[in-house]
Amino acid sequence: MFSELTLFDRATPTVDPAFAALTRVHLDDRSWVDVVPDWLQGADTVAEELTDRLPWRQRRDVPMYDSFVDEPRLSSWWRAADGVGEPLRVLAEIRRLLSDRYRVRFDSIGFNLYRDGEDSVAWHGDRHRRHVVDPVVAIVSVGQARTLRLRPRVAAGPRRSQTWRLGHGHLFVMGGACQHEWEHCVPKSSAGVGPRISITFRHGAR
Ligand SMILES: O=C(O)CCC(=O)C(=O)O
Repeated sequence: MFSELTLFDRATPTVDPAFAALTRVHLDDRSWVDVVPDWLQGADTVAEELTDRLPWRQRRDVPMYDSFVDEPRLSSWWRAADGVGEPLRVLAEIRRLLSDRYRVRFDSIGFNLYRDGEDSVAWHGDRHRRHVVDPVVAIVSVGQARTLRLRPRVAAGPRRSQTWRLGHGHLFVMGGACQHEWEHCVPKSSAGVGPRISITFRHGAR
């Protein structure tokens, strides 16, 4: 599936432990995002190995009138509580570095496979905000870049969204009140885009 990706990023996967290229963007006085372009080197290797190794599942949880339809992407999950190591060694390193930096114990990894531009996720805030106050959600993206949008959940005037392009090893971290007061989405793309995997680290897994 990832065979059409660029060949230049097939290096052994590694990340910058110093987060040297990190930029923090304050969405407002309670919510922020951290962005590190190209944080993960060897992103194409990670994309290929995850595609081959993970048990990808089709979730049916998009409400539509009085029934549920397939989510337009495939997913897979890893939980520390299951006692099995991360599917790739670099993910253990990433989990440790993120936990140290953000001072929370990231204990689950959700993997989302957007096969092409038809795959997407609608506007939402992560559900675990219901039992974790101000959760930090970290996303490492591999494969083709896709647009991620953020907009305030409630706004007095027009709700202006902010946009990032995430793929090829980018790290994107949402924190503060972001899951409570902002929502995010990955819209469909008509640009003939190839596959992307978002690797999402969360804490307070249930
Ligand atoms: O794919 C992404 O970058 C976003 C994933 C996401 O929002 C989610 O799974 O809740």
